[in-house]
Amino acid sequence: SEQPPATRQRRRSPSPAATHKLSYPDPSSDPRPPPAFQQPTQLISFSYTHARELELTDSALRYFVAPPANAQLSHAYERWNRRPEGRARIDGLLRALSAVRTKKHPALASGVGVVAWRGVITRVLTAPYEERDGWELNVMCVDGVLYFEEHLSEARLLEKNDIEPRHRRQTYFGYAFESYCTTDTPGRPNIPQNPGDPPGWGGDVDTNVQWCSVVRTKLGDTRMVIGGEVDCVRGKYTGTTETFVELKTSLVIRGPHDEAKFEKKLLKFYMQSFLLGVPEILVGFRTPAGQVTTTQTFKTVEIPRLVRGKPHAWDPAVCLRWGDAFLAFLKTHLKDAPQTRVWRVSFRPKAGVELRVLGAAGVEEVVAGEERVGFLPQWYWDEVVK
Ligand code: 0WD
Ligand code: CA
Repeated sequence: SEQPPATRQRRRSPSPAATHKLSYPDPSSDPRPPPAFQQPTQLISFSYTHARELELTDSALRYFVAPPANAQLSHAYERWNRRPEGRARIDGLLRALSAVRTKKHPALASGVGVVAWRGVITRVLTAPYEERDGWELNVMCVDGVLYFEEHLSEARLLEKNDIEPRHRRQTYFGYAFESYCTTDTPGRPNIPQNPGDPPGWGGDVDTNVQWCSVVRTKLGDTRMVIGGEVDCVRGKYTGTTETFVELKTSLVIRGPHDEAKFEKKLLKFYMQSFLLGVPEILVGFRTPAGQVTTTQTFKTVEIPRLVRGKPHAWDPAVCLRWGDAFLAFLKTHLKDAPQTRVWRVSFRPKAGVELRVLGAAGVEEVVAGEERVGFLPQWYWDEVVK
């Protein structure tokens, strides 16, 4: 048949209660080139403050500085200003997009097919290689634009707020690495503020504070607006993505087994940075106790070549084909349906996704009595639906 395997769907019934399925493409059997992915360009940037207020400024922007040798990542763990895990709403991204539309550059806010946080799109595109973790999304289609948000069930939320101390410490190690690697004044090394702070410490960790970039890009025929957190810039801030740096930590590699594990993880690092146009990823390799032993810089575009041909290899072409098919699948089912409708996409590893209409109780769980149409804030709805 003419149809690529990725878009083969089984329809049970045409009623709104139907579940639609999209199963995996067969990664080995598609000789066509993958859909093109356009180099992302930044539309706007914004910051979250200590009080978790959104500002359309670069107050939270940080500059790269080389970390000290053997940085200890457990430092100041007890002073971590930790944001409680909640649902990551799309509101901040919509505020930034609205500013582009109404104040900066209306043309760049139009013709868009998808609006989502980068983390959500990373999940979608890496799904063909995900063997363990399922996920769920809420989706709406308004005025031809697909809006995505991650859905965390009440049970998942409780779980995320009750993670093991060991795991929580590992998460902290990542933030502590960011502290050592960044400064708020370009070119100035970090001067510790508190007695007892080690050399190069860039200040205590506050996960409320974030700098985010919103970019415009295109996958196949679908223009996308994607927003995500950027850890720092190298050198000067140019207002473009070309100096962006992503910081990561990972366990030191002690043998072939660790190496294979790391190379699998590189898919997530790669896709996450690729989607925002971040050209450089700096990885701090650490001991289990949180001491950095080495650092290594990866050029994002060169990462796929590092894993090619290995037994655990992944191929970004498979991800892009799947992503394109996924978007086409959603468009098919959502484009002529009522715009107020909220859809739920459920992904199961090694299987694929299921799409269904979210019932009133499901929507109620998602919006919890807030001023929203579906999961979109009322003010945003009023701006785009005329
Ligand atoms: O509260 C939540 N459940 C989440 C909030 C989950 C995922 C994202 N977010 C927020 C982010 O804080 C940001 O404001 O959404 C916005 C966009 O984030 P993104 O760039 O799309 O998120 P992602 O690519 O998943 O993660 C980027 C970074 C992470 O860096 P690493 O190197 O670990 O990938 O965002 C941070 C983290 O530094 N981050 C979080 N920080 C605090 N709480 C969280 C979280 N739950 N999730 C990611
Ligand atoms: Ca990071």
